[in-house]
Amino acid sequence: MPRIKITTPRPILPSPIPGPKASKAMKTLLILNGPNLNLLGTREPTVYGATTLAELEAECVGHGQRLGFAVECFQSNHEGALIDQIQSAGRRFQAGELAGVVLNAGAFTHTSVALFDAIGGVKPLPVIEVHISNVHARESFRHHSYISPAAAGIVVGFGTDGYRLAIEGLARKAGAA
Ligand code: CA2
Repeated sequence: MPRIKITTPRPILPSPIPGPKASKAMKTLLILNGPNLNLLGTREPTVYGATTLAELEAECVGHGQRLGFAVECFQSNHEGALIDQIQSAGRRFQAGELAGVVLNAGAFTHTSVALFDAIGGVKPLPVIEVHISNVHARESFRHHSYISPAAAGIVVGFGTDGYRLAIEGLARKAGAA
């Protein structure tokens, strides 16, 4: 008795013709959030808004995709974990895989020489410093940033929209927007 193999028919699609953009591998943008930003949307909505970190990260992924980038997100309450991510981003930038970093270092912004050194150590990888609140309109200890002198750009006081502005800035720097 002959055995009949039933297969699901597959549509025959024309093979894609790579254009100038399609021929390039999609690069990645890394969104780094520091201490306490895991609490976004759960407390202090008057200062930091009502968007949760998960919602913000999903927005960043969607916005990056619209501009032709893969987006990876990482949050940590630990300074060393953020430094490890920046060092790894530097290697990935050198390898041509990563286009830039959006960094909200939270309160480490105002304290961390180690983060300043880490960003300096991965130049010319563009790191955009983001703050949800306008740090200059707040307590004086928030007016100084160790990140700013090493950053390729700074977005301050636009709420969580600042992350999208930073992604757009990175896309422009990478020549993609
Ligand atoms: O405005 C920003 O994005 C800050 O980086 C946020 C940091 C603050 O230390 C910086 O001065 C400015 C604090 C992040 C804490 O996030 C929370 C979110 C919700 C509830 C509590 C804290």
